[in-house]
Amino acid sequence: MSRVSLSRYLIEQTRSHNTPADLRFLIEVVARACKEISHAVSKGALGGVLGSMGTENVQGEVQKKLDVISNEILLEANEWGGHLAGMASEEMDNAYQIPGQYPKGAYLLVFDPLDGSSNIDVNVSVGTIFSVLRCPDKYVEQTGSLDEHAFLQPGTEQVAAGYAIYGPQTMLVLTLGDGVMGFTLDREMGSFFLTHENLKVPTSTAEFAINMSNQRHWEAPVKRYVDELLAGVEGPLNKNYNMRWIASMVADVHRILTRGGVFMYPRDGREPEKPGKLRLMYEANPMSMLIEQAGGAATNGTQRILDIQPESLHQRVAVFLGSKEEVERVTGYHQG
Ligand code: P6P
Repeated sequence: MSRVSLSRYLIEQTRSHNTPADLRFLIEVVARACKEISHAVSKGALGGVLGSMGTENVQGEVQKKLDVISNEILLEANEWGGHLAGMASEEMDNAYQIPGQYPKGAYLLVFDPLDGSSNIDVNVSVGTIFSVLRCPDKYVEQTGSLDEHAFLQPGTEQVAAGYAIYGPQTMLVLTLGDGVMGFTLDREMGSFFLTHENLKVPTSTAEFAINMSNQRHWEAPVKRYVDELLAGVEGPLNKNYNMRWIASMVADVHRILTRGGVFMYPRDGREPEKPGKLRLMYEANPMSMLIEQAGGAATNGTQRILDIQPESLHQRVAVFLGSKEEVERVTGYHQG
């Protein structure tokens, strides 16, 4: 059978699930932008794009040159197409307004242009995470600047979510709400081809991902759960577990979508006012949609992540996601 390109998959989704043409176009544009980011990332030191900008983003994090380059690539690829009402990004304090010379569309694109960028200089996989929402009619019809409140929708409102992972292969992992599909970039052809159909997260696992150096700052339920994982077959879980922590959410989540596992970034006692490190709108929500579409679970310890009503564009959240059995266990410990 001939290989199924991303374009063919999207056309077939349109026939079978009435995927709107504008959404199909949006995904194709984002995929093309990710190819360009992959090209820039793969050049590394040869491209003069490693290292920092000497600036900080809205998170107060040092911006890598590639953070800014990736952000610009996504903005420039999407602003002219007429499919978006606006964009928001980890790298920008405020929502991005579609320039006046271009028509506006019905969708909102929210993204982390280069997640895990602290790993770039040490040549570890990084990625782009994106989330697609419909822009509520009342905001589309308004003239002038798009009100940021248009973005503040729970993750259940996402119409699509995905990531590109820039690793040994460049892959695009995507859901339109009808399962999770993995596409691998054929660099000679310059196209993504379907290589992983209907990815599923195994219900049980023997692998967990957490930054253990923060252990003394965790809340009691997390300490209890990780202690039980570490106790192995002699402990209450009667199983030996392995640990992985790549410190690149895209890479850790991709592993879990591929072979199972549980990923955790709990809230931290050092900054009690912060509910967690990861961002709800452009990290936790898209990843949670993918994980749930693949049969896994995703909570903040007490609530399904996709049900959280956002209050601000860059708000943070604790994340426990992956194999349902383990996510339900650690969530149960939070509920006492
Ligand atoms: P730490 C990368 O900066 C990121 O936002 C996620 O991709 C990753 O899972 C996490 O932070 C790593 O955090 O504290 O282990 O460096």
